Amino acid sequence: MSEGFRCGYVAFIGRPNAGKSTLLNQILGTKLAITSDKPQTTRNRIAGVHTDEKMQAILVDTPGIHEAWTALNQQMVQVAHKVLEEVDVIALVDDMTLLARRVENGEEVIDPTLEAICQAVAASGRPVVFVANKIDVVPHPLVLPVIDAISKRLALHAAIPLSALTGDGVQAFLAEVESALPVGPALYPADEWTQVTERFLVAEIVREKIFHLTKAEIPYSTFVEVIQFDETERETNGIVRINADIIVERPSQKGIVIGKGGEMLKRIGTMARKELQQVLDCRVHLELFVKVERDWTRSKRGLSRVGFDPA
Ligand SMILES: Nc1nc2c(ncn2[C@@H]2O[C@H](COP(=O)(O)OP(=O)(O)OP(=O)(O)O)[C@@H](O)[C@H]2O)c(=O)[nH]1
Ligand SMILES: [Mg+2]
Repeated sequence: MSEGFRCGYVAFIGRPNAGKSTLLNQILGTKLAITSDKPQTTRNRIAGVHTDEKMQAILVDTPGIHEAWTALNQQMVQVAHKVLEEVDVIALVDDMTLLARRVENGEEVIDPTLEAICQAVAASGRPVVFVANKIDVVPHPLVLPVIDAISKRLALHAAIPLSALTGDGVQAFLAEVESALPVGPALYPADEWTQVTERFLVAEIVREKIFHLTKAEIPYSTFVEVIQFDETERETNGIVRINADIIVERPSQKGIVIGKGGEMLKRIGTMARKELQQVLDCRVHLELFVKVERDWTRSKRGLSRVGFDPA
């Protein structure tokens, strides 16, 4: 490794739906974090490793910061705040479709949600790269006033307009991250690109299909638990057998997730299996069961089952 090599942790922080997970996936060139057009998709910290000749950036995707009312959402926001303390650089990602509208309407660019995020980011004292995301759909002249307003609010290391969706601007972003990272040797082998387990990924991909196919409160009342991940025939037969539970909060939700004649559950299963076959690079036998765990988003026991440790 060359002298001057840089290495460290980079947090993707921002409001729900800003495009943090999309940016992580774009940089890694693979789908590590699930995404959706609904807010609060990401629930846990998800780390992926980007290594090139000049640096190793350990990228940490986080749940969107928002005003959280339920116990589940409070735990999610806490994850994001905690990550702020653990990283070397912060990538503050925001949605230009939202902020450009404010510019057009002559409103203050920084809305209360972004202001709260700015406060947390400033308090952490870390270098900040502002990511002005979704420029594929926002005219450039509307992005400049946004960057101007953020530059006045925070001492930025850099501000980069980009499209996480198309990849436009991502190289410039990585160059800024590199210059903000501390000098040091790589922490992970160059071919290790994630700390996420296949089991976690399986549960997340099923959860993503539920986000895409169901409406209203269903995505937010659901978690997925992989009960069995049987790889005994992976080498010999090219097949993995997976059993997973979809857990909802109420019996009425169970009915919706299963659907008329089991139709909805079938759609979720088919979409998930297709993607899992690509991700796991083998055939997948997937069985899904729907179960009720009353008010799990509010119970300590329920939250600890999705990886949180509520006080
Ligand atoms: N047009 C456009 N859409 C984008 C871009 N980046 C993300 N999106 C879309 O914005 C939505 C939210 O993206 P996510 O990556 O899930 O956002 P997030 O910040 O991870 O959201 P949470 O996990 O809920 O905090 C999805 O529908 C994405 O396809 C972009 O650069 N351009
Ligand atoms: Mg996300």
